[in-house]
Amino acid sequence: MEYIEQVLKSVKSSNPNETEFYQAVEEVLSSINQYLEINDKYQKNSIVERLVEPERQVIFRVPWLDDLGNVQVNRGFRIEFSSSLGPFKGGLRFHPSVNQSVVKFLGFEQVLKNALTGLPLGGGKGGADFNPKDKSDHEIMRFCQSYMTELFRHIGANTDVPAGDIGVGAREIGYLFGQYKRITNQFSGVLTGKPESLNGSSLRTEATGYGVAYFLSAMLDAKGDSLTGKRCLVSGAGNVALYLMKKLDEYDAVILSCSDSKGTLYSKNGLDVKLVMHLKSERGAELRDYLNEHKDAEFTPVNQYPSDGHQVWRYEADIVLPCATQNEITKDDAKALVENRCLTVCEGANMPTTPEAMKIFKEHNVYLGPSKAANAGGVATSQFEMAQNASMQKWQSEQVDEKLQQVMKSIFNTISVTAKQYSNEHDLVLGANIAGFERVADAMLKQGVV
Ligand code: NDP
Ligand code: 2IT
Repeated sequence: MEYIEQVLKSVKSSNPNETEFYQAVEEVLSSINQYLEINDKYQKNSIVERLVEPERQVIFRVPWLDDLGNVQVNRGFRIEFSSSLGPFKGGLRFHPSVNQSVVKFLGFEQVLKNALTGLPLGGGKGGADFNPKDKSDHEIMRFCQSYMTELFRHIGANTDVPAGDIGVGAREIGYLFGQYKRITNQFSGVLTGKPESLNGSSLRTEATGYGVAYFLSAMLDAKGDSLTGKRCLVSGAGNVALYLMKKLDEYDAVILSCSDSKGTLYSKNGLDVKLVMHLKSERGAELRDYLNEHKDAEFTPVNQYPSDGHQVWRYEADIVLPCATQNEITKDDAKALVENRCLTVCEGANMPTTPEAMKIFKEHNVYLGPSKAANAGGVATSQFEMAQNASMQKWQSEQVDEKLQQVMKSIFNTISVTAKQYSNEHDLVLGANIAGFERVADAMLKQGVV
């Protein structure tokens, strides 16, 4: 379709070298193509052109003092992508790979993800090219304080509400919150994922991983199947992966693998999830240490991965759950998975599947739960935190869990109904992109040219 081609061309030329951002936009626009043809009001009002242009982008210097007294400088970002449905909402990522393209792709995906939750949330994302891993607790605190010293003027409980992502958990959110409160003199719901003692919601830490399990369970249920006994390959060993593994274990699935930036842990008999969680929570412990207690497991360091992909996707299994980072399933990983008859994928990480891998999955009718739907439990629970903060209430964990399950089921239903309307009910990628777009686009139309 000419319209989409024109928009893509313009996105490419006006955002040079932003490969991840372009990838996310291209995936969405190619799948809503047919929908746009039927509904010409979007083209008439340049909705797509407006949707791919962030409302506001803030890039700033973050100077801080390391433990030796040296001045360090990082680059901070906050991309306020869309406030059509509510305040800008989305996480902060602290990782050396963070750049404008990464933050923009995450922000763009967040807009549609937040729309799918049905909750009043706009979309945004932020972060810094800061590596928290080799830093002391004091250095992390000073970095967070410096980061917030600029960010505070752009955010607010009704304006923009950041949360965590890679490298940002309750500890970092606590430091960011402390500095925000000190500067503004307000104890408000301006950040989510706060420690519970600072008015954080119960289950926010667990929510993304649990939500992925609930979504996957709905996917299987729709095919008359269940998680019991299913062999699962999980990647990552951070917030999302660990709580997903915990919930899968409760569902009696068998978790064969997990991974981190050092390598992949695999056990054909299933991993001891409690031990993995213990190792990841202990300072200095590594996934490799698992072998000290379980000699039958294997650990493959990154330098022994296949040159065209990742060891974690080279095993036989029933279900694939990428939970580390973007583009972690390559073309050859996808080929290996399909050859091993591994035909269900549920994405915990944002955009973990490369376009080439996506093509292979499509050709082989792989049943794929896209990240903007499957991992929306984190942001949905962030909205529950905003609701609790605004009403000065504290919900019990059972109540939060109940609401989280409802949201994940409702997202699944919305996208499979939409998928059925425009293609087939198992094309959840198409369903998620159209359903998310429709909600944001209709809100934009009602607000005039803003
Ligand atoms: P964490 O920082 O808690 O964990 C990330 C995990 O992935 C770690 O095991 C890390 O290994 C590994 N990892 C990260 N980057 C790379 C890389 N470039 N190469 C290899 N391994 C890597 O982050 P989260 O669990 O919060 O986030 C994981 C994914 O889930 C991300 O895509 C994030 O955007 C997405 N997500 C997170 C949500 C949340 O609420 N936290 C909500 C929705 C999506 P190591 O520790 O060795 O670096
Ligand atoms: O990618 C995501 O949805 C998140 N990192 C969570 C965002 C949030 O605001 O809770």
